[in-house]
Amino acid sequence: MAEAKKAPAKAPKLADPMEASIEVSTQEMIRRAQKLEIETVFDRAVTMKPCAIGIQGICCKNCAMGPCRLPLPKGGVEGEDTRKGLCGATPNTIAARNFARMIAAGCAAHSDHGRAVAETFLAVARKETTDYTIKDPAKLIQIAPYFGVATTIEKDGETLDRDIDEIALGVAVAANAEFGKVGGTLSYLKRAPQPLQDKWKEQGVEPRAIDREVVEIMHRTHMGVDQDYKNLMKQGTRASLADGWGGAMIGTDLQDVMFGSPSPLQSEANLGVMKEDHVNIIVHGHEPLLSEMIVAACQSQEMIDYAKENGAKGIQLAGICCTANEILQRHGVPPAGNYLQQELAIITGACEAMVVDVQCIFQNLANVAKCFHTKLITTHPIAKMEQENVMHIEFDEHYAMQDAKRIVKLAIENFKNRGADVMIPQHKAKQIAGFGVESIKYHLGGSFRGDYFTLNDNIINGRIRGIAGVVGCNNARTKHNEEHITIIKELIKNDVIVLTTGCSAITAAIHGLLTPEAAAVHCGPGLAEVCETVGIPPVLHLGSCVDNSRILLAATEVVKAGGLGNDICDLPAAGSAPEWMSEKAIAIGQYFVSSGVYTVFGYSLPVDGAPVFRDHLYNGMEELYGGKWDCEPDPIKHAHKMIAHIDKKRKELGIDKARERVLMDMADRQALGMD
Ligand code: NFS
Repeated sequence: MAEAKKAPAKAPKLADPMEASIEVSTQEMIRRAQKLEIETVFDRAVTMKPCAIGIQGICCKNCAMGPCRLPLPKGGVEGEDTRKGLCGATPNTIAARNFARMIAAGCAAHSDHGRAVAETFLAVARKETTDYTIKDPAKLIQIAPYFGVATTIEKDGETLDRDIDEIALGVAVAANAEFGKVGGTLSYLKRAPQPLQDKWKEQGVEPRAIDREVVEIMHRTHMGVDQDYKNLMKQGTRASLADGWGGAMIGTDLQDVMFGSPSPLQSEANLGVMKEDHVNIIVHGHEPLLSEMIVAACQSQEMIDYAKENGAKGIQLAGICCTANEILQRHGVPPAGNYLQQELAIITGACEAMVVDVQCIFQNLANVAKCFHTKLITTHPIAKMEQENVMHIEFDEHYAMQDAKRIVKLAIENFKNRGADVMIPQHKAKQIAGFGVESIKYHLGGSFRGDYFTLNDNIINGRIRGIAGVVGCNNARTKHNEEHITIIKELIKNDVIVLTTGCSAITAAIHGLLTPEAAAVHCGPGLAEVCETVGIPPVLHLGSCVDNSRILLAATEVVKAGGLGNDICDLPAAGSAPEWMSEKAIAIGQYFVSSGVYTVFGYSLPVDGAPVFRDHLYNGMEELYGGKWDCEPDPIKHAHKMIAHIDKKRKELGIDKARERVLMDMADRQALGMD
C-alpha cells in the first residue's frame, strides 16, 4: 500500500513583535530570537491559548473524582444556579477555594523569602557570619518595640541605650518566631491605623503565625472541608495579612537593617545597560541575600583585575525582576529588564552568566542558554532545573562571599567563550529609584519638617488629587508594558501621584517615567508643580514586591499626618496591578483590599465563572474592610475607575471643592474675585 502522504510540517506560529510589546528593545530582541530560531514566551503565547474554564476560576482538581469543570452558560445563569461538581461543590466554593490557594501560594513565597532573611539576620546577631552586618541600626531600633524588644535599659535611675547586639538578637529571635509561634497574633499588626486593627479583630481575621495561616488554607480547601465562600475568604484575608503585615514586612525591614534602607539614587534601566566589552552578569529572582554578595564581589578589586586579565574591560552587573529592584534601590545596579525580558537578556549573546534564586524564573531559560555560551546557575536548594546544561551552586549564607566570588569567577572565565554574534539593544533610560517610607518623608517635608504633612497639605489643597499604587508583573497575555504605561500616564496626567514596585517599577523606569523631568512632560499642572518644587519624579520607585509593605506603611503615615480621615480606606487612594500573572499578586491584592484599598487588576481575574463569589470580592469586601477588588482590562477605563474612586473619597472628606479651585487658571479666579 502506498504510504499516506504526510502533510508538510507546519511552521510554528510566531509572535508579531509589534503586537507583543510596546518597548523597542524587546521588539528588536524578539525579531533576533525568531531569526535565530530560538523560541520565546512571546511565541508560546501565540501557540498556546489559556483554558477557557480555568481562566474563570471554576475548575476543581482538589480530588481524584475530578477535575470537575463548571462552565458558565453562555449569557450567564438564569434562575437558580444548579452547577455543581461530583461532591456537590458550587461554583462559589470552587472559585473561592482556588482563589484562597493562590493567596496561600503568594503568602508562602513572600514569607519564605522573609524567613530566609530572618534566619540570616539571626546568624548575624549570633555572629555566625561576618559577611553580613547591621548597616542600619536606626531601623533596627525603630522596629524593635513592635517585637517587644527594649531599646533602652534602666541603670542607677538613668535610662541608657541598650547594646545594639542585644537588640539585634532579641529582634532576630522574635522575628523568626512570627512564622510559627504558638498563641497570640502577629506583632506588626499594631503598626496599622487603630480603626483597621479594630476591623480585623471584629472580623476575626488577625493572623496568628504566618505558617499557620498558609497551612489552614490548604486544610480548608482540601476536599470536603470549607464550603462557604465567605468563610473561605475570611481565611484568605487572614493569610494575606500574614503576608503584607507579616512575612513581606519582616523581609523588607530586616533587609533594610542588614543592607541599608534605600535612599534616592540615580541609575539606568533596560537591556541597553549590558556592555559588549564587559563581563555581563545577570542576577534574577528575588532574595537579595545572594545578590548583595554578588554586588560586593563584582566591586572587589580582585574580581575587576581578574576580569581584565581575562580580556574584558570590567564587570557589568545587572538584574531582572525583583532581585534587580533590591540591588537597584541600595546600590544603583541597573535592571536589564522586567519579567518578560528574561529570555531576551540571554539572546543578546553577551550574557556570561545568569544567576537565579527563587520565583518568576522561566524554565525555558535553560533552553535559551543552550543556544549561547551563557552559564545558567541555580543557587537555591528549593529551586533547581532538570535540564543538564544548568549548573547548581548552592548558596550558603555562612560562606556568602566565598560563594559569590566563585560564581563571579565562573562568569569571568566564560567571557572568552562568547560567540561573535552579539546584539545588545541600544536602548536604556535614566531613572531615580530608592524611595522608601523614610525618604518620602524627608523629600516631601525637608530636613526640618520631615513628615507627611506636606504631602497631606498638597492632597487637601488639591494639587495632588490622590495616591495610586501601581505594582506587579508582566503577563504574556497582554501587550508587554502597554497597560502599565498607559495607566500610569493617565494617572499622573490627572494629578495622581504614583507609588510603584516590582516589574511595574522596572517598566516605568524603562519608559522614562522615573525622572523629575517626566513631571513637566506627563503630569497635570498640580502634580507637576509639586514635583518641580521638591524635585521628585511623579512616579516613585519603592522597591521589590515584598516592598509593597512600604506602601502599606506609607499609607499609614499619611493617615497619621492627619486631615485625610482616620483609616487607610478614608484616603483618596487606589491600587492597581495592570499586567499581573503571579499568585503573589493575588496575595498582595487581597492584603491591599483587606487593608482598605480599592484595588483594580488588569487582564482577567479567575472569578468570572462564579458571579456570586465575584460580587463578594467586588462589593461585599468593602463593607468588611473598606477596600474592594475590581478588574478592568482596558487601561484607560482602568485608570479612570481608580480616579473616580479617588474623587469619591475626596468628596467624602469634603476636599473636592479645593481641587476645583486649584485647577482654575488666573482668569477664572479673577472672574470669581479670588485673586
Ligand atoms: Ni512581583 Fe517579583 Fe515581577 Fe511579578 Fe515576579 S518579579 S515579586 S511577581 S513578575 S512583579
